[in-house]
Amino acid sequence: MPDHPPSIVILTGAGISVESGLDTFRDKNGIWAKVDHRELATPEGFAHNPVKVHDFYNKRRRQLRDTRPNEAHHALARLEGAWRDNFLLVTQNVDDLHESAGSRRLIHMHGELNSALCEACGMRGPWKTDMSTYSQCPHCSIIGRMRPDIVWFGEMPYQMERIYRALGKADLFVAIGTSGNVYPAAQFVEEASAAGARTVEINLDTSDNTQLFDEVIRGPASTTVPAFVD
Ligand code: BV8
Repeated sequence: MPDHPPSIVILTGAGISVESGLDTFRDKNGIWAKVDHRELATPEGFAHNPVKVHDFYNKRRRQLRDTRPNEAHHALARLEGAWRDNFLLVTQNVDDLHESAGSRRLIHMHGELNSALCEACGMRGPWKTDMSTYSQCPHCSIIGRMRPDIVWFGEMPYQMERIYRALGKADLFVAIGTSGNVYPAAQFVEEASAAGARTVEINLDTSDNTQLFDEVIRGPASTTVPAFVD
């Protein structure tokens, strides 16, 4: 038995939002199958063509307005309510469906569609509907340096220290709807295992790192996650 209250870390990926109507990234109809991630999800792509990158994120932001959390998001919010302080939900998703379902102990490690980042002063704040390449930062007043608050390839994900601290004392680690393709998130299972956690994968299909988990549950998140949680 652990010498502290049992602690849970959950990692979610695009698969948890599929049944809410959002696309994944790496499936054959996924986002990166239709557009080039080097053009749209790298700092170099943004420097080369900011208008194109803003356009891509503006469309995805608009899509969010009509999207609702599904049973999997709701189940994780219930789990947090039952577990309280010894719970951390880390999402790679940039949608706001976990918050809409009621999750609060939540880290958006790859940023958020509804947030803006000023490249000049580092301010992070709400994305206003009329923001564009030519917007002025509400904090430092510099014009033309506002970007989507998204962690692009080659950039450091958010709150890594807090995440590794939680993984280092986790008793249970569950990865839901993620392909295990993008680092550092894909390596969290090994961190948790090294800390002695039981590790569980919940995914529709086989992920790239299935073999690293103690237990694998196959099926759509909207049914498998509530069944696991309740
Ligand atoms: C970093 C935001 C240093 C954009 C994203 C070689 C060259 C250059 C770089 C690298 C390299 N090798 C490694 C790297 C690092 C790189 C990386 O991992 N590249 C990979 C691709 C090789 N990583 C980085 O650059 C990261 N930063 O490493 O910094 C560092 C060093 C040490 C410690 C810390 C940091 C930054 C990565 C951030 C990338 N940002 N996107 C946007 O959203 O527009 S990528 C992106 O992939 C997504 O946003 C998402 O966040 C992430 C993971 O994707 P998934 O969520 O897993 O989605 P995917 O489509 O892949 O899978 C969906 C799964 O759902 C499938 O398995 C499917 O079966 C399942 N599913 C489907 N339906 C359902 C379901 N499951 C359940 N129910 C269903 N109904």
